[in-house]
Amino acid sequence: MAYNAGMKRYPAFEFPEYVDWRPDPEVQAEFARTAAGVDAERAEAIEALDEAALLKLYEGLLAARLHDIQLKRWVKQGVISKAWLGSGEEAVTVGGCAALGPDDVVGPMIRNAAACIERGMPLLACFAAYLGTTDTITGGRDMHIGDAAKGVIPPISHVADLVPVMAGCALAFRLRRQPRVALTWTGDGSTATGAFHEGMRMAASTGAPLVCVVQDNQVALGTPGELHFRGNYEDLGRAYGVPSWTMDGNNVLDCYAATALAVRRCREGRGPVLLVARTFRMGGHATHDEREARELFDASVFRHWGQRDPVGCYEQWLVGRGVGTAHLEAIEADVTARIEAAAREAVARRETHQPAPATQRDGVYA
Ligand SMILES: Cc1ncc(C[n+]2csc(CCOP(=O)(O)OP(=O)(O)O)c2C)c(N)n1
Ligand SMILES: [Mg+2]
Repeated sequence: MAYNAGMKRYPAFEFPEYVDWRPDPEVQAEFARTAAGVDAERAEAIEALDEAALLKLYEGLLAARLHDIQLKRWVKQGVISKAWLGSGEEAVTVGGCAALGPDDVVGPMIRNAAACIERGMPLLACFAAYLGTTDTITGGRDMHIGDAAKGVIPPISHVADLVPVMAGCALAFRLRRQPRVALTWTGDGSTATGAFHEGMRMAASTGAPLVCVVQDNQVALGTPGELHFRGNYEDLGRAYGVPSWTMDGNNVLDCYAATALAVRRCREGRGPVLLVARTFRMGGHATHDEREARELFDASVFRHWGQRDPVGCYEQWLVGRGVGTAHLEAIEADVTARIEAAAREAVARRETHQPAPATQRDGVYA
């Protein structure tokens, strides 16, 4: 296979497996098989993507990764104390968003911050979330962000609480006979909550057009998946009477295709779909516990998933298809410049856009 050096890596901020990332022929072959479509329907969905759409996915993956690298840079510089990263899990978010239309809505959890970028929220707002300036929907009060005008419903920190909220959005679409879909992500650990169950059950029984993605990164805070759930996430759908499909959470094309089919099913009025994305959390719960997180799994597990870097694998796949490296480099240069400019601007606005103390109780109703 022709080797292309791929995106610039950042040794000071990347997971060790990503620093000297090189494609592994077997892993790339497996990636290509999945990218060809694990079944006829997914194959058709992927084949329908033109080069612009394929490159848009690449741009999305890069933006997600570089957004996280910027946050890590800030942590190391002492600008912020910690950050929650989606690194290594980008394909779930980017592939999912690519399957949506402009009138659909998403409810991203913190691991899906890239959804805000995908939906067209300004990068400044994404970074402002961490700096607490008035550039966010809460005017700097909370780091959970969204923008209803872009179809992004902000989460609260209670995990899975978005599932019933998004089920409610979906039900509203159904009652209004609008061909719109609500999509949300929930972690593997978060499926343990009552909120997940209530939301899924309501969506299923009302036939609401909800796509709920269980983002199984195999860990919840410091608890490995096998210690908190004995079943299979795919089986959950059966309990609610909704289809549940697995997707390769490190393959952006499979995530796109599976989500696109789920979205189509919803638009046809056939009720919710549960998607299960198999992926892996390469870092800590947040940046503060990365070292402890490394002790939860054997080094071979990190090597296995590190080799399946969603950005690196997809990049090599594109090159294998004949996409010119100069083209990819130009996209990378553009995304890097936009991320860095937004981060610089966000930092500068800490001086000028602090929430006024007098507004402290605005929006507090009880
Ligand atoms: C209802 C609720 N309980 C507990 C917490 C504390 N908490 C934050 S993240 C987390 C683990 C989430 O694990 P998972 O759903 O697998 O998501 P991941 O962090 O792996 O993406 C917990 C228990 C919370 N935020 N909300
Ligand atoms: Mg998890």
